[in-house]
Amino acid sequence: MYNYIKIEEKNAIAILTISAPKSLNALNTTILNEMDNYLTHFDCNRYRCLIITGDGEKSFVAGADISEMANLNEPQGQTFGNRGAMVFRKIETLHVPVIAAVNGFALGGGCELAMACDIRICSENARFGQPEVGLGIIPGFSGTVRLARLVGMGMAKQLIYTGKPIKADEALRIGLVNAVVPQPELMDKAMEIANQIAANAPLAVKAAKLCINSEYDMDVDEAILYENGIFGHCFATEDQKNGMKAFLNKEKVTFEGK
Ligand code: CO8
Repeated sequence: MYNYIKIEEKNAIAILTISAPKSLNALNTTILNEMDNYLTHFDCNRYRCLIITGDGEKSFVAGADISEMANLNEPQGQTFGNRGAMVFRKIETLHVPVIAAVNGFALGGGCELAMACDIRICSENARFGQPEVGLGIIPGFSGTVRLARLVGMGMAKQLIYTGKPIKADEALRIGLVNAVVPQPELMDKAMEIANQIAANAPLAVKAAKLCINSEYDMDVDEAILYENGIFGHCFATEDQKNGMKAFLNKEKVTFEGK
């Protein structure tokens, strides 16, 4: 059904693998459209977590496709940037958590894709960077928006102005990734985190994602009120009743997402 993305499912976990090995999984319009289509039809009642990774052991995503961008004019450049930015925003606002399992180069649009995910883990050979200014452009899939939010203004500016990539251990040090593991253990680690998430009450996880994303740019008083409203909604769910009852009875709970 898709040419450049592969989809697998393991119980309640979905895995999307970007697969364009000849260009190190660089993102062209077709790949972005396939991702958009998949995300649009993603069943958040069936899956409790999505993992995004790249095919092979060399590259997660080596950026947007430079051969596609090379001859774009101004409006076309804006349209291409908007395409990627909108797909990445769908990832960021998907009702289930998304884990980036970064298996190699995450450059330009690849780093931006990872940043749109909720959690990033990577293999030891991963390289992160925003090399766009070396090509005469700026990060155009929301990198100037998210990098500073994730690692702070100073490090974001250094990465974007110099265009120099950083290794996995440095990405860990600055908080760009949550964990670094040997390549063969990457998907197991991603699955481990995904399964931990999937065992929890899905409506509560969804509510927590909504809160964290929405409150980030609010002032503190507004954010506290917002959280309080969503916190209250949790008490209208069966999961809350079942989760607390099971705790008090010292029983194991299976959440239904109701
Ligand atoms: N686009 C297109 N093709 C690519 C890309 C890319 N981003 N990256 C790699 N490739 C291709 C190479 O051209 C090469 O193709 P071929 O075999 O036909 O020559 C193949 O993949 C293998 O690459 P290399 O031979 O270069 O492999 P190396 O191991 O020597 O190097 C690197 C790997 C370091 C990853 C190197 O390929 C590289 O520097 N790639 C480009 C990285 C980059 O600059 N990425 C940022 C692109 S710009 C971007 O992402 C902007 C996002 C916002 C866009 C907004 C639009 C307006």
